Amino acid sequence: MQLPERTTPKAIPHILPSSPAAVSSHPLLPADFLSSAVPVPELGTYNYVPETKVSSCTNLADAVRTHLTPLATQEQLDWADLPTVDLSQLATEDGKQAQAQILIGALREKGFFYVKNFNISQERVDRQFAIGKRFYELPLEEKLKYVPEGLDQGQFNGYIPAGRRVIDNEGKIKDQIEIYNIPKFNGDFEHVHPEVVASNLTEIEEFARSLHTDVLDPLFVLLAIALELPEDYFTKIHQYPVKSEDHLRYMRYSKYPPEINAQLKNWSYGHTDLGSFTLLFRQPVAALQIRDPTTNSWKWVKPQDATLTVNACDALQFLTGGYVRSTIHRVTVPPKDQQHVDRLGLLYFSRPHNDVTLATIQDSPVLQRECFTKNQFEESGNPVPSMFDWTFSKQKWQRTKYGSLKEDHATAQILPGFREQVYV
Ligand SMILES: O=C(O)CCC(=O)C(=O)O
Ligand SMILES: [Fe+2]
Repeated sequence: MQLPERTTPKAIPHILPSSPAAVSSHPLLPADFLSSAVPVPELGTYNYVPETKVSSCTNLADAVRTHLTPLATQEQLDWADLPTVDLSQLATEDGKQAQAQILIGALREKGFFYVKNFNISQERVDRQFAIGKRFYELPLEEKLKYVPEGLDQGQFNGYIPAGRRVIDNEGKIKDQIEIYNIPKFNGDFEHVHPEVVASNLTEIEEFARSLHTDVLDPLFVLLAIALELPEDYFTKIHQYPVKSEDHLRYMRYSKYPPEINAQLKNWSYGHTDLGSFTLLFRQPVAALQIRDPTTNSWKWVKPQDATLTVNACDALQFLTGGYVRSTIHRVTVPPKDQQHVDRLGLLYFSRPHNDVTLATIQDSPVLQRECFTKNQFEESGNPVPSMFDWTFSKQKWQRTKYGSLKEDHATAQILPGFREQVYV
């Protein structure tokens, strides 16, 4: 079968050697690389087909990739039309200005966008998927050892098992979503993990730090430029060494049998994320949808090779008095030709430092000119929360066991001055 050509950006370095045999002599890899590498995952029971081919790629990397690539859907779906921010354009002043305008346009109109040329090789991404897949293959009893104490009170680092939400109208079918959240590696958080994670922790840390340096920092600079703020305005409140509730996440939506899918509208409720930006690496399984802010209709977000899907979240909406949009999104039932796949996700949730107060920025000439000077807390005369308070108040509601559409849970006051709801 002819496979589509991969669109890997040229700038991405491929540090892996050309074959496992060449590993031991490769200057950039430790001598024990093969033995310390993630074991090559099994193909699984369904028909994985690599969607793409990497020309300069390696047997080792190809092998690692086999776990994650089901074919793209053949169905015609109503895709959202989303802009792409190209981080390779940031070397020049003109390039920065142009990308800043693309970013702010996306944040004003859609809340979601793609990012390309972020200088993280596909091999590194694939290996994170491989670690995630291996984690989820552990027996449930093993995974349950990592459930955080205080999950019902909004704690979220570690393992969150499936089945905490009812997702159908009759109240009978539970979600099949499992989450494993890994906090920052800045010394503020404990790192107790199962073997498959613990033995790859250095690589996981490097990956999380790269997302911070190579993706988030540039996006925060572009946002500051677009708001006519000093370029370091947002990077200063998102520093890796400072305490914040950022986390890297491996996420699995296990497939349902067709007769259950037929009874379901969605696999997860519509919601907004609570932090700054969420970065999403995706398998080519269509299921993510965003709610169009002008029409309230749901559009599919197309998985695209060599890109990250990114969305702006509540904290940025508060900080900009609503100028930046925290867009509602959900995971719906995938199209029929992809329903046989367990949907694996790799995400990074970025958040401002815990002690940042979520007051509307008053120093931005743009926000002043456009009259975005008050967020919901300020409008209603209620205390403006810190990021810490906001995070744990919203998480507590989001993580409520058996939270459903029928109970009081569907809409709730998160803090005085701010109500939330689930969307379907
Ligand atoms: O899996 C996805 O595509 C989105 C997940 C999501 O929205 C979330 O975890 O907040
Ligand atoms: Fe989300």
